[in-house]
Amino acid sequence: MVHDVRFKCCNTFKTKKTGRLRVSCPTCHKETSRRICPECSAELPYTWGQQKEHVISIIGAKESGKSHYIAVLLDKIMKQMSLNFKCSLQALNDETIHRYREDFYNPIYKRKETLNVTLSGRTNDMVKKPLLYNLSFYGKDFWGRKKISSVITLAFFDTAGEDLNNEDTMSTVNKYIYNSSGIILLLDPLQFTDVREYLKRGSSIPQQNTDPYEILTRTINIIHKGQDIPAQKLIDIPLAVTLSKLDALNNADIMFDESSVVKHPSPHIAKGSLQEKEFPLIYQEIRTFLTNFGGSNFVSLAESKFQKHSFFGISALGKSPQGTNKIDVVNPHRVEDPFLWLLSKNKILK
Ligand SMILES: Nc1nc2c(ncn2[C@@H]2O[C@H](COP(=O)(O)OP(=O)(O)O)[C@@H](O)[C@H]2O)c(=O)[nH]1
Ligand SMILES: [Mg+2]
Repeated sequence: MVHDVRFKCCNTFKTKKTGRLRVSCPTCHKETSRRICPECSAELPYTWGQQKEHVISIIGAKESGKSHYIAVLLDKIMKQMSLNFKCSLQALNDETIHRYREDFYNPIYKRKETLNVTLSGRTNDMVKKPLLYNLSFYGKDFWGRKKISSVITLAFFDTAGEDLNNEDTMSTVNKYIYNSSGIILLLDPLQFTDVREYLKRGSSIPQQNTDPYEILTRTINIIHKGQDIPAQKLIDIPLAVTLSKLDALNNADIMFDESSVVKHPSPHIAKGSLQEKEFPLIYQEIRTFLTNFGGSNFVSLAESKFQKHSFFGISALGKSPQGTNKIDVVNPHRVEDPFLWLLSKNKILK
């Protein structure tokens, strides 16, 4: 007999916290500590409900770089941020350990290959499940003894681009978006018509995918419906609009020249603390890029609908993959910026 405690996770876990670790099974009345998500039937981690859960949604059109970004960001947090920010990222279940290793880490870092296209959540249930981690910060107490100062649960959802092409699919497959603590919306610069026009001479440009403006519009609509907030109210989920694949613009100095802040390495991890002064500089550079190269409608939508938003520029791989799917060397650039900004907006980092 399985003793389930059904705590919703996909669309109501933020509000339904009981704080109880054990309850009676409604069928046989034995004590149980298992918690199951009634939406996707995934077993919830043992920490669920005991500490703050933060869902980070990574969204963007098909091929905007979401899966590569998740792979590289998690590696960056585990190997570099953890040392300098005195924290650790620990997977909360075997499914997360296995999925990260097989679907994200091994292809990129061991086999040096690009990742396969993420399958739609309508055909692959795994896509609907998040990668779950505990992020623990440690420090010293008054007497100089080591102590854990705070622990949060982080849930990273990857999405298939096509699941964002239609509001109905989005509101069934991607319900977590309106319960997010932060949204990272990736924009591939090579999708902007004006950038394509400019680069056309001499370079191969990927096919055009869904307009980011449409994805942002649908995201806004499902948040308004899901949270049941009126159209005139601003959305309070912080939005990090992030230009991905910045390396693809390296040969076009008209976009970002060598003096641009976004071209320099991110300073936060190296200094072991948030460098707040950086954010407005990067904001301005990316905003100018977007407005100059055909993204003004996108910028005004983000600015008018979200209480907190910012702009970032990153490259997960640091270099275009060779030929079809081979990666020379993984050299991530500024991938931590949007994540650290979201942590600061959620008051996890100061
Ligand atoms: N130049 C460059 N290409 C990238 C980068 N990240 C991803 N790509 C390419 O973009 C394609 C789509 O990336 P993927 O992460 O699968 O996109 P998703 O559909 O949004 O998950 C990949 O096949 C890579 O070739 C990057 O940082 N730089
Ligand atoms: Mg993907």
